[in-house]
Amino acid sequence: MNQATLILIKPDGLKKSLTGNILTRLSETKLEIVAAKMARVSESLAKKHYQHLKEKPFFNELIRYIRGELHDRYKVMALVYWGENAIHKCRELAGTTNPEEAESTSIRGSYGRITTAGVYENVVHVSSSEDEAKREIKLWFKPDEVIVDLYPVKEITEKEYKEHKERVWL
Ligand code: DAT
Ligand code: MG
Repeated sequence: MNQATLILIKPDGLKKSLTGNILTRLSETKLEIVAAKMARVSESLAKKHYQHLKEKPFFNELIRYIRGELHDRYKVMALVYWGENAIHKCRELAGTTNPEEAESTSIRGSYGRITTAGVYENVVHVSSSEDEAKREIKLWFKPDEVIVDLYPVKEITEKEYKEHKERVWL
């Protein structure tokens, strides 16, 4: 079954110049990249992305981390991978959440660390279920930025420029 999954190369991955290595590792999956961009991470985007963790004691540091405040890199690389069993394949390559416990050959096991302040710097984000992937891809990308039709969209007419129609997620 074809699935889509959101991958983020987090600010520590960018600062350590790991983009090429990570994309090479992900290419082992033979999945297709159907969206890719560099993105600034606003506070609102960060908090929406990690909404399931808002009660955790590490939430504020996690938001600072994904926004780039710990690495002086105020951006992430966001990609959508698409194909057979994409979520499982990418999660397996990424390794488990705690980078010190992740398989040493996985991306997080190879390049991640836990800081003395307790932040899991685990280099990449990978959606962990189809529902999560759908929510996250709709949060990070507009329909026209993804080159396959993943989810239903609607057309809206711009207020300023009536001839122009924009596609947004339904
Ligand atoms: P994952 O990123 O593997 O999907 P998650 O969704 O549970 O894991 O958590 C999101 C991020 O939050 C994770 O990549 C790193 C951070 N995190 C999770 N548990 C943590 C913990 N116990 N201490 C510090 N950071 C944690
Ligand atoms: Mg998660």
